[in-house]
Amino acid sequence: MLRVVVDGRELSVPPGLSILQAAAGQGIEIPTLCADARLAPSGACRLCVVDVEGEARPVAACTTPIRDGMVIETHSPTLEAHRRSLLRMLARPYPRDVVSRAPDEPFHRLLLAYGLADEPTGSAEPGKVDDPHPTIRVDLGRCISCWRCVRICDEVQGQFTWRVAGRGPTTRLMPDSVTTLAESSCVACGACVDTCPTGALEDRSVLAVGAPTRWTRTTCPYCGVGCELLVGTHDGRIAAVTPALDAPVNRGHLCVKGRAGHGFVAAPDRVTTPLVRERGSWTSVSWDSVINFVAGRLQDILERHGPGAVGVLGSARATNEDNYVLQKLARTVLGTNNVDCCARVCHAPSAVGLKHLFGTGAATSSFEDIEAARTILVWGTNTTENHPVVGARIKQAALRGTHLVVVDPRRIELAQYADVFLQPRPGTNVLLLNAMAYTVLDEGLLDEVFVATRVDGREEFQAFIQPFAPEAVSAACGVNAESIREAARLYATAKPAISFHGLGLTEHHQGTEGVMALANLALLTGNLGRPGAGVNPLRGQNNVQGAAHMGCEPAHLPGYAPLSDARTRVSAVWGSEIPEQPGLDAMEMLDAAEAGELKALWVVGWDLLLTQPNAQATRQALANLDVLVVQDLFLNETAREFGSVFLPAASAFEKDGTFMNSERRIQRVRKTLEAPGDAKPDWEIVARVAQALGRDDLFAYPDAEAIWEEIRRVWAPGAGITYERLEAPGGLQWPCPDTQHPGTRILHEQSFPGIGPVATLERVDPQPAVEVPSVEFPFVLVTGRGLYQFNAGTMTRRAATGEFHPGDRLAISERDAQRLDFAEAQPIRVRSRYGQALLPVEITDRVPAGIVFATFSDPRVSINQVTGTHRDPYTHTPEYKVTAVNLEAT
Ligand SMILES: Nc1nc2c(c(=O)[nH]1)N[C@H]1C(S)=C(S)[C@@H](COP(=O)(O)OP(=O)(O)OC[C@H]3O[C@@H](n4cnc5c(=O)[nH]c(N)nc54)[C@H](O)[C@@H]3O)O[C@H]1N2
Ligand SMILES: Nc1nc2c(c(=O)[nH]1)N[C@H]1C(S)=C(S)[C@@H](COP(=O)(O)OP(=O)(O)OC[C@H]3O[C@@H](n4cnc5c(=O)[nH]c(N)nc54)[C@H](O)[C@@H]3O)O[C@H]1N2
Ligand SMILES: [Mo]
Repeated sequence: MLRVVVDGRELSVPPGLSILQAAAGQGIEIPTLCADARLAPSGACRLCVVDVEGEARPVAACTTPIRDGMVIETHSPTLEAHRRSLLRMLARPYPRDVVSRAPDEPFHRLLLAYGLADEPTGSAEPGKVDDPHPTIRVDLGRCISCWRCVRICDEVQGQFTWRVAGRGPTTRLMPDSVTTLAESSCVACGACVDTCPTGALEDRSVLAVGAPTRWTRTTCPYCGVGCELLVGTHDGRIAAVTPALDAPVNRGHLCVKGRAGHGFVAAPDRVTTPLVRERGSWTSVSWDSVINFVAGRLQDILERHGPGAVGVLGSARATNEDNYVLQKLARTVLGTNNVDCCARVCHAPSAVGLKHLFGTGAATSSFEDIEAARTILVWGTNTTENHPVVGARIKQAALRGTHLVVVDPRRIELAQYADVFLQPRPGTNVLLLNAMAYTVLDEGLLDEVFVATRVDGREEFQAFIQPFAPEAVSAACGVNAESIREAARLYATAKPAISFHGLGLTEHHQGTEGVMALANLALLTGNLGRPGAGVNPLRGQNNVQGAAHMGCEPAHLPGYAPLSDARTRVSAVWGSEIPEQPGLDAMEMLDAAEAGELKALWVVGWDLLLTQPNAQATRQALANLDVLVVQDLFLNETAREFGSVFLPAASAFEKDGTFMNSERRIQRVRKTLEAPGDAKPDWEIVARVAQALGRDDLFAYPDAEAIWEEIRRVWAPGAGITYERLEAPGGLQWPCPDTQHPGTRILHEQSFPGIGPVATLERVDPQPAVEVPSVEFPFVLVTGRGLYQFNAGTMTRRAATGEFHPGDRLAISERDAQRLDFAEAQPIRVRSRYGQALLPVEITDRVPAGIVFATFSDPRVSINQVTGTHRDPYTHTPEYKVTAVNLEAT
């Protein structure tokens, strides 16, 4: 500790801080306009200057490191007079009126504190307002040139959209478009709004709804990153969402969906009463009657066809508590293990592949390992669009010099920051990963110590890998051999190296084995079990890791415990039998429905019709059901076409509970608003059905916390996690077996659960492609997502985010567009062996010739009419990433 004197007080402060930070830590507030803890100090505003004994002139507190023995004066009359005159200069041209309208803006607070509230004499200048951006309003009349917006755009988001244009007194803020923010490279993350001290940059939602009067901390309902939000409400509506500054995941940052994607909550077509379909049209009914109806129909089908004829699908968007209660109902009340969730179509291959090699089916490390890594390997994940806060952290790391290897058939944004960018043919992951493993062995790059102590099967692997020299697989992968070697060298030698992977690895007919091949690479190079290393699926939805982990899995009980091992233990806690036979997974349930064997399906928060592959088959399956219960926020496409009953659920903003993010982190979801109308938390709806079926004894939960308490009893690695402990920023990462345990950032430091200290390399033979282009279907269609829509788009289409997105487009290379004579925006028919869809063309340099790409969030397009039937053999995850298609002008 350093000993210093501040304003006559002797203090001891930790080393490594600026004067500003050290003072703040002691509760001494030094005024500033340009400082923000998220940014490198700039010393630009001169407001924070302080006197330091021995210095001729005052120094900027934000840029001057505190040193032992310093004697500092922070608020002398001279300093205060200096501050007042600086503020007066800024205030003069500032528009009148706004200070009193928004007294909480930091600049306005300072004007008030220094008695300068009446100083502004300027008037609003409409010419300085830049209005067309969907989520951010810009009023340069309120800009005081602190340039925090410029710095946060560069230093946190890495977008470089804002610029300082001109010199001297004519300097002004300008987006890189030189016109409006709407036309710029802005990705609407809102970081500039968040840091702006005046309101020159403002969230439109605040202007529309009013200044927030109450703030609630919760977790974002969109993706698996798990950003912590502060939700500001005004008159029972969401007015603003800002990032929690002390959240370890997002560290004061958000993406467009987290910040501006909340409009769905108050959408006019939110379903707020239970509905039953009678003779084709929906009728509102009471909860009592709908619950009796659902219970009666289920009872009837159980009696006539047995428990195998009923299936239940949990929601990766709902809480752990919701999903836990749902799978418990399936197993105890309905007597079936036919229960699954969206992980099936997403990262089930990661869970199975990682569990097989490492003993735990989850990410081995944490986002803070991004900053600890020397090399980052990004495999089949378009991180800057789909996990933007993590993407921004990876970009910043790359800008600081961390090595980056990107593997993706498309030239995604991160490719421009990569040391090595491999652009393989879709579906050649295993070949490519094996070629990297070959290189590691061939060039003697393996981690001898790690392999000797932690890895088995080296000899067999060495023999197995011989046919996979980069030179031998190069042509098949479409990547040159030297680049493959280069990628392997970086990953194996510039250590620690961490990998992140996405659906580009898992949504293939060989998805699970692809994950195993990636895990092999970590074992060979010792990039496991230590900071800055590890193998990390970037999980998709906010709670997809949680939904599966809570037991929405046909062959796993809570804790991802195999049914056969855990059945007796869990049924003892529940006091109820659990069926022995593993259930059908989601894909098999739809097959069984098509075959007439599954009669009733209860689907919670999952739009099957829009998102399952081969929509014709989905349609036939759903049409064949006797009863389809849909529990959602909206009449999604599945409900609209095939639902028999609709149960209106409360959204994540309207209930308590927890989510589990990509890093195994359990975080609190806190009720921010009342649910509209009769909508109820999912678990309450499920519990009411259970009661109607006579099992209230098993489902008498007073609140979400009571459910969590039961979860702790059946899931040993989560037993140390309590709601009370989750009050701390960042919650807790499992394993966390007891209430003293701090949680686990990095897995496998010493050993592999259920396996021991040594893991075994898996010899993965590449399987030949199953979906092959032909003369009739010469193009490969890759499907995936984009920044502004989330999956089925059910929520984002009903929020400001939707305004950025014109609808699904077919991205095509310039070469192919020219060859086929397609013009930008021209509607095109995409036809496959399975079906067809119509959508406009977008000509881009992001996809190579021969490949086209489309998102799947637009019901008017419904691209899954085109995707096919192939599945990964281990998990049945569909091959969304490869469909042979033909393109025709319409
Ligand atoms: N904005 C936004 N964010 C989202 C979502 C959203 O819809 N919108 N959805 C959420 C969900 S549920 C999920 S699962 C995640 C998914 O996030 P990602 O995993 O990033 O998903 P995708 O865009 O489907 O696919 C990723 C990349 O895989 C590449 N790819 C295709 N085939 C191959 C291949 O054979 N090899 C390699 N190496 N790459 C290949 C594609 O070109 C694409 O860039 O995102 C989550 N976050
Ligand atoms: N072609 C193609 N298709 C794909 C993919 C692809 O890459 N290509 N990716 C696949 C992947 S990875 C995924 S994860 C799926 C996603 O498919 P979905 O799970 O259908 O997608 P989401 O948009 O996440 O929709 C979830 C639904 O949950 C509802 N919801 C939100 N919160 C709650 C809640 O608290 N309770 C309840 N009851 N409902 C709620 C929403 O209104 C929405 O209808 O799509 C898959 N489909
Ligand atoms: Mo997903």
